[in-house]
Amino acid sequence: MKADLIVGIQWGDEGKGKIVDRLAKEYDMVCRSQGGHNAGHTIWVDGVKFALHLIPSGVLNPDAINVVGNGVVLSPSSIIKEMVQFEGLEGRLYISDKAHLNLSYHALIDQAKERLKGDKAIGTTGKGIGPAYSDKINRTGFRVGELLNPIKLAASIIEYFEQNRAIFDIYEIPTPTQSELLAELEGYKEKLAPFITDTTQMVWKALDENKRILLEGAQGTMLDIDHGTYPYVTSSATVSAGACTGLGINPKDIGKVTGIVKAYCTRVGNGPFPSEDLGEAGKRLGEQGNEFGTTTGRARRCGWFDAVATRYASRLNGCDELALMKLDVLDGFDEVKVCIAYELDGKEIDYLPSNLEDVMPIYKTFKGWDKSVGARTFDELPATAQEYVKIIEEISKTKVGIISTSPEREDTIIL
Ligand code: 2SA
Ligand code: MG
Repeated sequence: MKADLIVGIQWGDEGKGKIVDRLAKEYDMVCRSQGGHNAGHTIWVDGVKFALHLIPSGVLNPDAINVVGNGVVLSPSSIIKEMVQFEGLEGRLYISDKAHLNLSYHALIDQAKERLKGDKAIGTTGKGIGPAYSDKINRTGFRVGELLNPIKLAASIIEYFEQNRAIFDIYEIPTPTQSELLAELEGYKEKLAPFITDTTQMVWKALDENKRILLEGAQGTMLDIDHGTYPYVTSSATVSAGACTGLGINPKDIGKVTGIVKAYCTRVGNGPFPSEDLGEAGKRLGEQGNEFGTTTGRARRCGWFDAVATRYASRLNGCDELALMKLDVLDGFDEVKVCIAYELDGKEIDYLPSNLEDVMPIYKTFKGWDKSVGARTFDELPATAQEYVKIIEEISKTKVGIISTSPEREDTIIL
């Protein structure tokens, strides 16, 4: 059996949480393959709030196995905090021994670099994601499996501090002593050792045994290190292909790909955002959509649906269908706009150029609708909202399979 994949196809925060939560009960295994605790979603179950950053959403299904793959950068302190919310995780959560450690110095370097960049800052989450992936690519990182031998790991990290002393000095980042570090690492080992394993073998076995597997993407396609709006991106491969390297599976192991997309656009952090609306409409989208980051609480920038970016992202990821989220947030607008093309150097283009910095949006305006909130069938949607969905399908060149009309689990239209 092939693994199904869920991927955000805008700038993150598309509402993957709601879809994964809905689907989690249908899968035997849910896997994360990239990112770290910069990801975040909140899930409500029977009035109880759960905040997830590193633990896959399958944790809410007592029968599902959850895998944190090798492509993730793992903050031990962050996952330990998250684990406290759940009981009986042993046998339900596994962390790849090949995943890289994201330690406290990574976050301090991330924050210091951002400060120095001033108005050119990326607007990172400050969680050490970039520095942890830099160390991995630089071959100076440490892997989760090394936590099992804290004495050796502490010595290696102290050596790393010494070799990189200049950097720690420039950024005025204090480094722990060997005994402080050892105590910290021993604490991590105590809590995490039962969960650390070779997850590649586990996922292969599950595939071979025809288990139902869900691959859960974090962040969004436009934040992909290669295909996003570089350098205003995150440091991992957020596209569907990232699931292969991030878990050790091959492209043929991937089955259905669902692209999660909001009925409008948002972005947190800096960088180009062609369909951003800096006026009243953007403000209203932010208010109606409650657009604040779950990880950092930052207000998100808001704008109109970008069909050019969606088409690009759909092709990059191989989306079989789209889940169109938060359609209800557009309720009450007299008119809704869709960015159908860009203008670059005075010419109209219908593709995403490598640099989005200088493009201007070309909009088509459509009649809005009063109320879509709570609709559970396509027929319940107002005619103009139905039309909006069809337009999105057409210009994105991808079928819409799911429509979400409120945060409630049941307010979902399956087409
Ligand atoms: P980083 O910290 O190095 O990954 O930041 C680099 C850029 O990536 C953006 N980024 C995100 N954008 C949206 N959502 C993200 N995660 C949280 C979530 C959002 C939150 O999934 O809900 O709670 O704020 C996320 N993670 C990284 C970031 O804004 C930078 O533009
Ligand atoms: Mg989110």
